[in-house]
Amino acid sequence: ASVSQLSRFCGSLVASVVGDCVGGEFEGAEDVPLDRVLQHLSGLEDETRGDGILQYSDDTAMMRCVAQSLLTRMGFDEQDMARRFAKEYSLAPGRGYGAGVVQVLRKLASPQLSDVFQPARAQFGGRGSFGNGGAMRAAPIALVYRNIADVRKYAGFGAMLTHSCSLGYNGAVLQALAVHLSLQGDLALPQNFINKLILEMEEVEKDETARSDAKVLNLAEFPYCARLHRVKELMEKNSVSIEEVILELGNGIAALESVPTAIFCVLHCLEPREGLPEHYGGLERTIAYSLALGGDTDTIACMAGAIAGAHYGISAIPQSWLKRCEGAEEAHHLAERLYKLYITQTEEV
Ligand code: F2R
Ligand code: MG
Ligand code: MG
Repeated sequence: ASVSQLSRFCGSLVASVVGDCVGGEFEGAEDVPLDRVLQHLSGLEDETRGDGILQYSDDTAMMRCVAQSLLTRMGFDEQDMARRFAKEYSLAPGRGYGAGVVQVLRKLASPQLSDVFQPARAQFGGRGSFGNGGAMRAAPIALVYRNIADVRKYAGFGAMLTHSCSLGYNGAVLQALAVHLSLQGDLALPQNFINKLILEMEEVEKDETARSDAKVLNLAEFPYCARLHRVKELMEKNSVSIEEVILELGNGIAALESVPTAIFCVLHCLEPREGLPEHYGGLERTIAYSLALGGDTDTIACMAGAIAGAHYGISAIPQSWLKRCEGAEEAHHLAERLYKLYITQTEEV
């Protein structure tokens, strides 16, 4: 059945929150057996269990700020977004933020600060962060801008408020592009989807700064394109082990080690997979598989959830999961409001 655009919008934001909430259980774990993942997920369906609500982490806390800022300002406004990040952190600092980014969030709270991109530039001895914190919150950008060039531009700017290394902000660009294409229905042709992402990222990584950052960090030229080519190779194989995915794509806190991985999770789970329950739909498979990789599970599941949710729509997320995730209902409302903004805009918001 065809999925409505509104359902895709809601599916994207809500599944990203669900990925964050259910993924928190395994964040940082090296070896996560699939049966533990399935036990965790089936526990969500058992209403008699008193485990309560699964809380969201920094991923959702910052994604909400991005969505609320875009809605209030009817587009990207760096001052407003920066203020919201700082306020959110000051009200709830215990959401599991990255060790470095908290310094940026404290500096952003200063009323004397005129250049809101400056604190991010001072991170890591002036090299800037390459963490996945810009990417984990990038989905709402794709839910506001229709034009792919705008998605690229504002996903980059939104991430630069905390991540000034090109590996950090380009990870956010890739994530927003993946959500954008998924909203357009491009996952119906997986090979086209990955080829389009490679073409877009070739443009993005041509940039002088991106080239020099890759060199300084001892990475291959065009590092995101290189990873996306590996995603393509893995897609072509009949059987892929978890170990192979981790080795080829990574499962870590760096954007380069997690954004292409999240994209692979979505592509791999378009079809039923051995070890995953037959009654699972594609979205449930994607979340379960993301958790089974271990490492930065909340963030990989959050990013994979945002891409998969935009493909399958809101009805693909089990009600029993939604009920157990803090912030899922609010994400639904935010997505409905973003959809209204998206359809009322003419050219650029
Ligand atoms: N922080 C976590 N998880 C750790 C455990 C949390 C635990 N559950 C708890 O509650 O205590 N998760 C969250 O952080 C990730 C997003 O991080 P972000 O926003 O990118 O932060 P940061 O600090 O900028 O970067 C993360 C780390 O990456 C390394 N790093 C980044 N750039 C670097 C550079 N240029 N040189 C060297 N290292 C660099 C550092 O270790 C940073 O601390 C998400 O997983 C989110 O869920
Ligand atoms: Mg987190
Ligand atoms: Mg994480």
